[in-house]
Amino acid sequence: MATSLPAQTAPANPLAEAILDTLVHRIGKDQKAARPHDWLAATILTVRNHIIERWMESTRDAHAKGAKRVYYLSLEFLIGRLLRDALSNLSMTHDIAGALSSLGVDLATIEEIEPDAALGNGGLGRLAACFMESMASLDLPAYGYGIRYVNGMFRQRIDDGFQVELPENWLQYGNPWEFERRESAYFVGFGGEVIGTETGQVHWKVGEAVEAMAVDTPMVGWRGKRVNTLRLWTARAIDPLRLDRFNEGDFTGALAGQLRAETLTRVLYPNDSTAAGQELRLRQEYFFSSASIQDIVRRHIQYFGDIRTLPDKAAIQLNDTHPAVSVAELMRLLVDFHDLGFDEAWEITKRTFGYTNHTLLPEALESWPLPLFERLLPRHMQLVYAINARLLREARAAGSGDDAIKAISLIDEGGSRRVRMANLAFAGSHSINGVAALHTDLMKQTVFADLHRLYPDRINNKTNGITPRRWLQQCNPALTDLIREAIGDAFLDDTQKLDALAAHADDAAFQARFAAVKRDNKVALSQHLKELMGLRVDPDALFDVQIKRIHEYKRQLLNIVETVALYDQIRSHPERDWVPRVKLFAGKAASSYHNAKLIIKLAGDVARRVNADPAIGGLLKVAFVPNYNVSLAEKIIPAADLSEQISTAGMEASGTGNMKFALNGALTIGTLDGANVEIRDHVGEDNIVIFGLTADEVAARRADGYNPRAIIEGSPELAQALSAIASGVFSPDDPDRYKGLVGGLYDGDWFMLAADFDSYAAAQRRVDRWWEDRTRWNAATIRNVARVGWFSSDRTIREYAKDIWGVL
Ligand code: DL6
Repeated sequence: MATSLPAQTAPANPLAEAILDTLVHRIGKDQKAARPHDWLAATILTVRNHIIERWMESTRDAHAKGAKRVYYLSLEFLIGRLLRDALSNLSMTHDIAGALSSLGVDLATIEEIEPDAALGNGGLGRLAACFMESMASLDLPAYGYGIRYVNGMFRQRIDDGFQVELPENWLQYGNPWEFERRESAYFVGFGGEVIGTETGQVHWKVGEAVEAMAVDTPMVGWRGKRVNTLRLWTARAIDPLRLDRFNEGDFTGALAGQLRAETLTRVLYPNDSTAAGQELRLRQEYFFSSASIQDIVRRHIQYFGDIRTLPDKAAIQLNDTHPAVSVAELMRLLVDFHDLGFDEAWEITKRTFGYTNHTLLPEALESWPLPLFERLLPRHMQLVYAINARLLREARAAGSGDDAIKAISLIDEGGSRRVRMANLAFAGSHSINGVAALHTDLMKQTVFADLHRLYPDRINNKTNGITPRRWLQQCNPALTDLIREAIGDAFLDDTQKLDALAAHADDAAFQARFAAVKRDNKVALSQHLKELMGLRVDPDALFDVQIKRIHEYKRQLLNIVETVALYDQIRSHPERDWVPRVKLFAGKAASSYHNAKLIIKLAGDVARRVNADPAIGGLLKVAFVPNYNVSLAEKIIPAADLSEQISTAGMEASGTGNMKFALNGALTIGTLDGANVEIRDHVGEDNIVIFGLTADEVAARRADGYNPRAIIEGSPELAQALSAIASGVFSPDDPDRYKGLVGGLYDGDWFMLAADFDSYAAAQRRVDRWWEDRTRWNAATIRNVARVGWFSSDRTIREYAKDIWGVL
């Protein structure tokens, strides 16, 4: 690395010269004194120079063609590191590695210290990042709009097995990718009152205003074809320093406005279990929605002059309900500033917006206490009432009865009144899509049943996808090279061409090479785990992986309980031929989610006990890997043999980890939930291990009065594992620690762990048998890689572009 550099190495090529020049003149560091972060910044700035021309060209091109633009509004963009991605998409990896090496710097080392931009919680944010990359790859003029959180997703530390949340300071060394656009700033108001004017117009006299300033990051598409913009907003006080107060000696008060403004964009999703947290969240949502809509309208007027053509030139996609207030914001701008009548404004709004739903979980469907909404956004409240009146008139005219009217209304009148953001997004959009076929069907049958009856043409499905650049080429270069050798390069531009690989699935020589790549990836991961947590694992064991947010519906608990049962079995029957397994867990729990945090602790407690037990002879190892993020996923996924996708059927909208694992040659053990259903359809029933109740069966069991106690008592393996956990076998320091968690399974078990346990355990033994027949295993995993090309986000984006946005 740079510290062992020969003094003032002469640059060997123009790229090296450029990096060195940047290091000296932009970073202000001498080559000898440069530290790894300086080299990282100098490299990024040099690469950025190669991007800027294409970026400007992309903007000019869209302008020259008068192209319709796509605007993807998302409160989350989980983009991860960008250097490797940009280099690979620009085909610059080799040249930059060579240039750095001539300067005595290792590219892989500096790639590894790039902070992980974790501006998202999980699947929804990562999907937005994949979509940004695919939109650029497909040469679509598109902007992502979100918030530039100073502290993104928290850093997870595991202290004595418990999750501790720490701020993740990803901007600590600055962010060389971004461009501050001080000229692109908008006022965003809150509170105050709405007053009538003499001309009959209304005027929102805001109580408080902040400034939203744009910070742009270039998003490079595959082969550098196009560079789009991710525009993230940061909040500033309009009056950052109150000099009057300062001069009076009130130094804190003088800066209070700045602090209040900065709080808006400080942290990703504040804990919303308190009233103060809720208010901040709504303020964040309106802040970024308002700035984005103002920016979109400003650009449209600048390029096209006439606000009435907005839907022909702009497609705005709402990523879940977080930006749903944008519907009311656009109405406000159209009615209050562009003088359109309500009806015309409403038609324009509906034609412009599309809404993607990502969850049916009732607790995740956003609604705001009406008094809060009205206090913060009085003008929007008026517009919501006006939209609602129109909506309910239409519903009545179409024959909706009282119950349907209640369900359709934008205002939830049951209990304290709340504004329903999903209904607002639905009403204000011409397209409402789910993210997997099953999820979309359930949307029609459950939460949106009445709205769907009223507007039967609006709901459509767009099954999620993942970018194959990051999730195959970049994270698994050895597998990529092997595939290239086998079937040529066409799959690099069209992932569905991977299907040619199926012809090699039964070829013994190819299988051996495929297995060797997997083993090398497992060796690399083993090394990483050793360095990270001091854990030794056998790369020849089956790597069984569940990495995702920790949530009861995702059922990490089912996996842990089965692990305990397996542990018990191995100890009771050491004479049997057990398949050696490494069980890996990783994921973050919401800070206020007690049971999720307890599940993390349980995984750690089970790991401690199992890993130290000589009686099982290393046949089972368990680990909870801390601080799951995009970069960790990029290391774990290529090394996985088994992908755990075991949510209660009907509860996981889609999942995208399931796609990443399959694309990297892991076998899926899963329920018929989310996109698992379509993965099964693509890879074939013989190449996936499916177990458990279907979504219909889950609903029927619940309706019939589900009795988990009887099931547990009828399943000796389950009963024994639960009793061990509840009685403190894994928590001798606090024997009652898991009593409540286990009690919840006996008394309610909403997520139907008990109902699926036996079927899951049997499926795991099926996995063992497949693993023992390595020819069969290899063939199945190769077929997985060959047949999941359809789950590329390029395919998903093409569908959005054609069916929703009208840009293809
Ligand atoms: O669509 C992306 C992703 C799906 O793959 C997951 O199945 C789903 O749980 C997730 N949804 C959310 C919803 N959160 N909210 N609100 O993150 O979306």
